Amino acid sequence: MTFRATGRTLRACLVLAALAGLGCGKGVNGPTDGPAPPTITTKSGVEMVVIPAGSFEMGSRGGSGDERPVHKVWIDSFLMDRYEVTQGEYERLGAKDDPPFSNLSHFRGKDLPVEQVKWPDAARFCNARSRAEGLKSCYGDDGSCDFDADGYRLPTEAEWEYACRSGTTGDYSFGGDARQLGDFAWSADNSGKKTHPVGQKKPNPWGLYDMHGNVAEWCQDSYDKNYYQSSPEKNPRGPGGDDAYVLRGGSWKSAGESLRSAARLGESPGFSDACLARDAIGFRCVRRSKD
Ligand SMILES: [Ca+2]
Repeated sequence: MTFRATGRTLRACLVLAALAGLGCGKGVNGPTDGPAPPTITTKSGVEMVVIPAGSFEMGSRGGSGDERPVHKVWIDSFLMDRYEVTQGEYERLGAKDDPPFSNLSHFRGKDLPVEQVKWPDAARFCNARSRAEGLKSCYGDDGSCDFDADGYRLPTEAEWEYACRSGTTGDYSFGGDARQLGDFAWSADNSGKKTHPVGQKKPNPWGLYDMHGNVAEWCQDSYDKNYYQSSPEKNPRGPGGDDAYVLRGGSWKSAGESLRSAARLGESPGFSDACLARDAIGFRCVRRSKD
């Protein structure tokens, strides 16, 4: 399924709804009515969603200054983990890697998202996962990323927001009503001050779980509050630099405002100047689509 097809479906629905004098679900502010994209299961048994190519309006007019200007972005098709990386996955691959790396999560459980992962360790996990499946590693020893490689990497900030929004334009992927947040996300309001097993809340319209809340997710991009003023329209890949990297989605420890689709946070890659608690930081992986 392509984003274009989704758009056609949505436009047809809006026209029919207008003719009938009815609303179309929650309209473009909320979930679209089209089918969710297909999923695949990787060689190592991880479920990924085939994110369709398309364009969207990135940022928020009503959010923080770093979310403006709202600007149009095109994203090529890619695969994204349906769930945050779990401790079970992290331990399985980490134990086999050379040298092995270990699970340092504060809250323990194989189905819980891995946390207390520094950005370089998330990148290292991506490479380990690539090697385990015979794919070309994306990350060099200096943290540089080969976007042409077919292996795993962290999502760009634009890919993350595009996938989070999944065709919606409201504050959240379920619409603009924060009172519904508890159906879709673990946040400070309902988490009981801890992470929860991935996939327990409702998914977004493209079938991705915990994009809002549970653990905040590392992105590939360095963080620059002014980046949107000059970012390219097609597949933006961040401003460069390594002082701070982008975290998205908010966490079990965050207020609902920080869980919005457009909300941005910059964090030191090694937590040396942590704004967010380390046990609130995890990630999920993406890789190129063959489309
Ligand atoms: Ca999350």
